[in-house]
Formats: sequence, structure tokens, C-alpha cells
Amino acid sequence: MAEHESLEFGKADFVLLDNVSMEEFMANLKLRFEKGRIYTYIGEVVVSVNPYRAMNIYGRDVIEQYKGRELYERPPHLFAIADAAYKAMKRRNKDTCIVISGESGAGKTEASKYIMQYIAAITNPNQRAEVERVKNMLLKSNCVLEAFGNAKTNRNDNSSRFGKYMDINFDFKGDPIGGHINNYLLEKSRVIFQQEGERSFHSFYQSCINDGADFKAVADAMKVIGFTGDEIQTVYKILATILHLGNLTFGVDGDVTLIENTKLVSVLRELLSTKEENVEKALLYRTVATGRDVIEKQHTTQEANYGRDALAKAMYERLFCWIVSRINDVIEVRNYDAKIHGKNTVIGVLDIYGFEIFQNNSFEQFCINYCNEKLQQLFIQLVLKQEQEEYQREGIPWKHIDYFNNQIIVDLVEQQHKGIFAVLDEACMNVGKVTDEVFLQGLNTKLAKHAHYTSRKLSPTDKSLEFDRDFRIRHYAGDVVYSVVGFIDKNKDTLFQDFKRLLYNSSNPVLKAMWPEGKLRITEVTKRPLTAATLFKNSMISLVENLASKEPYYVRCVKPNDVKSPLLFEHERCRHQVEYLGLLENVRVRRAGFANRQTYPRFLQRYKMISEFTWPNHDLPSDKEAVKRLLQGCGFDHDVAYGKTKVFIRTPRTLFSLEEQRAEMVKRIVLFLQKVWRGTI
Ligand code: AD9
Ligand code: MG
Repeated sequence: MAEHESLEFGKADFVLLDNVSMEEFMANLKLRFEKGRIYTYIGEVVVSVNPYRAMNIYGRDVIEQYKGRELYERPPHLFAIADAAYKAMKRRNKDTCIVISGESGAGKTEASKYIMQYIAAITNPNQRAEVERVKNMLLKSNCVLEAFGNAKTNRNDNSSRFGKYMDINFDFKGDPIGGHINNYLLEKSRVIFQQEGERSFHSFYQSCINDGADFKAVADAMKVIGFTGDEIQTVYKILATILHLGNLTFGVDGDVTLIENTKLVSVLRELLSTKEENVEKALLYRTVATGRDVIEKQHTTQEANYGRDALAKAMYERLFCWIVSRINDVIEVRNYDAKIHGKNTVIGVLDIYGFEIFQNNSFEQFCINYCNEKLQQLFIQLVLKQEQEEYQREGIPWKHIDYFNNQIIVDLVEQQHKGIFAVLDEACMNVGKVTDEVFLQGLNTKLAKHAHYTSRKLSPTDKSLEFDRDFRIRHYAGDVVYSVVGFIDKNKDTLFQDFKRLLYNSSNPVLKAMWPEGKLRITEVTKRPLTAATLFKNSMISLVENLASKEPYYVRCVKPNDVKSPLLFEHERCRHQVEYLGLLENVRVRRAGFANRQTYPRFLQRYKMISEFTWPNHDLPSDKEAVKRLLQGCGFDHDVAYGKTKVFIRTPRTLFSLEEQRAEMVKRIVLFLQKVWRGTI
């Protein structure tokens, strides 16, 4: 806790509230927001409120103030949590991760960038060239990924439309030597459709309309990262192709489907470096295998429209994934020695799309909100549940603190056989014409009794839900009505093989390389690809496993209002977020709990030198007794509890004091040994 910070700014740590009530929590949050103190702790968790204005708190001078300091020594800041994650990694040789959560527009992406800047600023004191290169790449990658993966939505002008998890690898000196980015489901439908008031991805406007200055910055960043001139040109050709596809219309002449604006075909051919008739053919026909025969089947206009849109979406998604993989190529740990020898630890930074509710919510919102449920579940598991379970297991007196466990909603979505994804996949497996309504009927049958699911059929009087179209989920962060329209198509995510072949046969090698599966003949394409829902679910499960294997640090972002105002603290909006993020429960667990715990042998191993009873060895009946004796001797007995296998230390200060005493002893022992060696003793 940052005691030197004056109380006029409120309490720097919610743990210090006089009473842990919603009123006091909110009063403190508001006071601090109004005084420009946007960060507040709950122990080691940072609660951040989006200031919606430039803050003068991220400069070099501020970085210097946080470098190497302990959390409680300075006012709450993202830099302090970044430093804590960095120190923990360095000191204990442990992988750590920083998980940033909060709803759309709450400030996650900005926070992730400040954290990366901080880590870049405090490392590589010796200015090693390779490390500087890696740092530069990591920072530059943000600009490129935002251009292609972010867009203006009605919730946020710079909304992330993909999930991003970045590992930063460090060598034994603690310098970044590489990294890796995992990206999660891009909202590609935005390429062909945007809700009123929204835009497509920034990249389209930068390449041709009105964001010219940004265009230069992105092109420069791509060059620095190592994209070749040909590659950058291909990127812009793909963007242009997608824009032209948007203008392409189909008509009918008798029973023949045709392209209305034929001039566009030659433009597309030019952009894609492919033969004219191939483009036209791929847009109007698809090759199908019937038994041993391969025939060319003409599209209906509806199918042609579907094919065109699928092509535009797939080209953009493939482009995005290719950009990520090109960035990964240049940031991957290169140094052979660093890979093989010494320790190579990791800090992971997670910045995903936040929970969102729009006028019209579709498959993408469903996936995004499920992703947020998963992260909330991880927070509950690590911060609220396991913590309390450990106290019970260790026999520490503990009064259980209640919280809402959203596992029930996670199950509703992902459970095998009867979860929403399973019902969706089942509907997609059916042969013949499957409609979105059939999927909705499946949900109504399987989930009729679920407390977090409803639809018009199940609640006939609820006029806010449309028959045969809507279902509503009671999420941890609020109710969302989803329209099933498009769920089946988006889940199947079919792209006709003819398009893949078209792109693979391009004479532009960069484009060709993006579509390796285009070399398959239709008769060779037999396996049914995994559905979008299954792929997303699997990627979320492995993401959570990965995060859970690391030591997590949390940033919980709060959005103060819906009008992007730096002045407005909308009480009800904020209260709702504090509630669903479980922040009050977090304070309660933290307050009643202990900052640190260690097994008795481990504790002794580190601190035995500071007590005459334990150094060099103790003769007490057990390690537990020895630890008791040591702590009593230091006067810390009142601040600890003794569990069955571990000692629990309540306040960080006790731990720091132990560390200081240890450092002092180590110094003395070294001096003593030096004297012995020199023969002066
Ligand atoms: V989404 O889930 O990707 O839609 P985020 O990532 O949570 O969302 P983002 O970081 O993009 O939100 O923040 C939204 C906007 O708030 C930014 O574009 C800034 O204008 C503003 N913002 C957020 N954090 C800060 C900050 N620390 N200082 C100043 C900020 N402005
Ligand atoms: Mg974001």
C-alpha cells in the first residue's frame, strides 16, 4: 500500500477501506477518478478506470520511479504491476502473465501497450543490439496489428476485433530475446457488414480514404519489421480486391447467373495476378465431386453472393493471420545459445476483445462474450476459489466468502453434447438444408430448463425476444440477446475450393503462399474441417490452460461512461462493472487473507540464516517449529499463521523485512568468508 500518497486522493488500496461495502468502494473509486488517480490496488490486482484523456504519467521520469521498486513503495500504477511480474520472473525463475480484462472500451489495449513499453524501457541496460532489435519489433508490431485487427465500433473507436496473447521471452539476464503472438478469432464479418455508426477495419481507410497519416506509420512499421516491398504491395492489393468485391453484383439471364459489372473482373484479375476467366469462373461456378465424376455447377445468384462474401472475409482473415505469422518469424527467439542454454522465461500479456452488447448481437459477439466468461472463470479459480480452498486445506481459520461462480455459464456454452456450441455443431452436421431456426429449436429443446438461457418460446410474454430468431443469455456481465441469423453459415465457414485454387494459382508468389491448400483437387478434399465454434472453443481452452500454468497478475479495467467523457463517472455503470468483475469479493478475500505463503522447508531454506535458532541447522522437532521460532525471534509472529504444510504471511511488509534482513546477512557472511580466505581471521 502506498502510504505516502495523501488521503485526499482516497485509499490507494481498497483493502484499506474502513468497511468493505459497495458504497465505500464506489466512493473511493469515484474520488480517485476525479482526482486523476486512475489506478487503485486490491493487493496485487490493479483496478484501472479509463481516464479518456491524455495522462502525464507514462513518461521516462515515471518509469524511473517504478523501476525495481516494490509494489507498495509508489502510488498504484500499471508500471508497478509490470515490474512485479518482471521481478517475480527474474527472482524465482518463473513464467508470469499479465491478464487484462474489462468490457469493450475500458482501456485494455492501452494498458497492454503501456506495460510493454515499460518492460522495454527497463531492460537491456547494456544496449545489446539483438535485444534492441527484438524490443523494437515487439513495440512496432502493435501498430500493424491494430491497423488490421481494430475498428471503430459503437463501444470503442479503436476496438480490438481479435484476441491477442503475446509471450515475451527473456534470457538469464532478464533481457527480452524474442516473443510470440497468438491471435484469436478475428471478427471477419466486419469486412462485408458493419452496424450503423461503425466502420470496417482501420486498414481499409488508411489505404484509400482518409487516414493517410496512419497509413504511412503502418507502412513504415511494416518495413521496420521486415516486410518486403512486394509483400507490402500484396497487402494493399488484397485490401483493394476486397473493396472491389464489395461492389461486385450478380444478375440472371434466363437460367444463367452472370456478373453485372464485368469491368471489375479485369480489375480483380490484375490485382490477383490471375487469368481473367478464372476469376469469373470461380465467382460463378463451383466444382463438385459426385461419385467419381467431377462437374462444374453453376451458382444461383444467392450462392454467388455467398461465395463472393466468403471470399472477401477469408482473404482478409488469411491476410491477418499471415501478418501475425510474419511478425512471429522476426520476433521468435533466434539465438541458438539462448534457446538451448540458460533459462528462458516468459511474461505473457493478454489483451482480448472485451465483453460487448450491441443493438444486434451475432455469432461473433457470442464468441467474444464466451471468451470473457472464460477469463472471468480463470480469475475466480485463481483469486477467489483456490485461495479460499487453500486456507481450508491448511487448517487456517477462515470464514467462507461468497461469490457468483460463472462456471454454469461457461458450461452452458462449451459443455459436450448439450452446450450451445455442441448444439450448433450438431445442426451443422445435418445433411440437407439446415436453417438457423432449426438450430434455435435445438437450443430450446436442450436448454429449456437452464437458468441462464431463454427464448421467446420459453418465455412467451417477453416481447423483447423475436420468435424463431432470438435467444438470451444471462452472462456474468449482463443479459445479451443474440440473433441466430447467420450462426449456421458462420460456424460452417465454407469457402469454395475453387477460390482457394484461384488464389493458389496466382502468379503473385506472396498471395500464392497464403493459400497452400489451393493445390488440392476437389477429389482430394474429403475431410470435413472443424467448425469455427469448435476451433474457437479449443483455442480458448488452451489459452486458459496456458495462463493457469503461469503466475498471473491482473489488471481489471473499468469504463466510467459510455460517451468517452473524461469528466463523467456514471455511478450505476461503474457499480455494475465492480459487481460483475467480483471486485468487492476480491477485496474481502484479500483482506482476510495472506499476501504470501511458502512451505516450511522452502521458507527455512531462504531465511534460516537470519536466526541463531535455525542457522546453519535447527534442532527443533519439525521445520514448522523452527519457522515459528524464527518468526517469533524477529517479532513477526503476530502477522503470520501456521498451516499444516505452509506458513502464511499476512502483509507484504513482513516479507520485505525478512528479505532485507536476509540480504544484510548474506553481505555479512560474504565479508566474513572473504576475510577467512585472505587469512585475516
Ligand atoms: V475493446 O474490448 O478492444 O473494444 P479496450 O481495449 O478495453 O476495448 P482501449 O484500450 O482501446 O479499450 O481504450 C479505449 C479508448 O480509451 C482509447 O482509444 C483511448 O482513447 C482511451 N483510453 C484508454 N486508456 C487510456 C489511458 N490510460 N489514457 C488515456 C485512455 N486514454
Ligand atoms: Mg482493445
